[in-house]
Amino acid sequence: MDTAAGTSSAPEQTKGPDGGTTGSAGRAGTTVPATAPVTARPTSTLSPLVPLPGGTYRRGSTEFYPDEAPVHEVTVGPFEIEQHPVTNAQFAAFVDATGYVTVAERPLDPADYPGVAVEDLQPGALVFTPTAGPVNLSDWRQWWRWQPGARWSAPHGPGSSIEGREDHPVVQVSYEDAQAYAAWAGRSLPTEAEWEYAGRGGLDGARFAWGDEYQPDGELLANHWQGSFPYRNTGARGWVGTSPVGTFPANGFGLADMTGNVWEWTSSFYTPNHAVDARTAEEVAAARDALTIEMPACCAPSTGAAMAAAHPAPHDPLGAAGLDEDTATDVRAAASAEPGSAIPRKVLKGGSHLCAPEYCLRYRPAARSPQAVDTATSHIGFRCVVRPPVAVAPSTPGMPASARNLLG
Ligand SMILES: [Ca+2]
Ligand SMILES: [Cu+2]
Repeated sequence: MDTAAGTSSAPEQTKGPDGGTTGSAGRAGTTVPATAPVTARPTSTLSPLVPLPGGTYRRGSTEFYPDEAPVHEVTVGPFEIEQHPVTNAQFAAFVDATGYVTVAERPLDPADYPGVAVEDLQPGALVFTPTAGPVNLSDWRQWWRWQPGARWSAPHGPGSSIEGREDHPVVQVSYEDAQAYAAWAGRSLPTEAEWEYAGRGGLDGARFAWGDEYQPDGELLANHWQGSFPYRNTGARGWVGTSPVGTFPANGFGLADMTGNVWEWTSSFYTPNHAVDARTAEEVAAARDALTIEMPACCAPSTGAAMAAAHPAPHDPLGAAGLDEDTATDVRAAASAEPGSAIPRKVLKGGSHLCAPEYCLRYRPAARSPQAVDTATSHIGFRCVVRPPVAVAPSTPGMPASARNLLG
């Protein structure tokens, strides 16, 4: 299957920093772990945690995309968050210790896709490939291709590797993969509210993670697309594609790469805007059906459309997505799906190295992007959080996981 233009095997080129001057300005506190195989979960391989006090902040923005509105107050409790996105070396340690196989590495079950040729059921993932020149930006298939064999350890498909990129964020991880890592680490994925609070770095209502000005003193402060999307990337501090974590200055909380570099999974189901966040699941479903948001969904497919384009919906799409029964029956999960699809979508935060100002101004804390839980791409990663233990209210002993999600 090939949903993008051509079958070019030329991966997105990743080059090193030009002149070796790519800074480590934001690197304080960053520990790049050793890559030695591990048999247990040594905390030394995990990212350092930055404790945040929590509190009330203004979430969202009305300046950019409609799904970020309205601006409203949100309160989050205290939590700790990883100082940088999970790196290739860290994910490798997890795989070494557990033998975990990511979603992108698993063959699709023919039983779930009746009538689809076996050769179209190979494991793989979505890979960004620059176009030869300017293109109409309305069709993402021109710069994304379904690449059999693309996986976290070969993010651009067979022949690519993560060698020399041990300290880059891991990519080609689906939601389930991110959850599996977090569980192994004894950590969790952040809610959207937690992530945005952390991403703002203590600046109330600022446009960017560092303030309102895009490039104070002319300094580029996040790894996002430089040049002309999607055909000419001149590099962010020399980096085309992902960059080592901490290459860019940390935000006010000391957190590296919150915006730019890679999008990051959150545990929150996608909603068309923040106005519906507080409604019941049924109301969210109705709102989803009533709202049609016409906007480019980042620089990427917003759903598993690459799969859906070639495959009919599986018999049990929620089950196939690896969700538990509670979640599968949750109306909110279903409502997060793109109309016409049954695959739930979670909120991605922070934007990526592909976000270009003229096309996708999402390297901002308020920005969000829907992503189908089964989809892995070359610009999505994650980081984990740790929350203090919460006393369970005796009145809700049987509260299902799906209801707990609503609290996030
Ligand atoms: Ca990021
Ligand atoms: Cu984008």
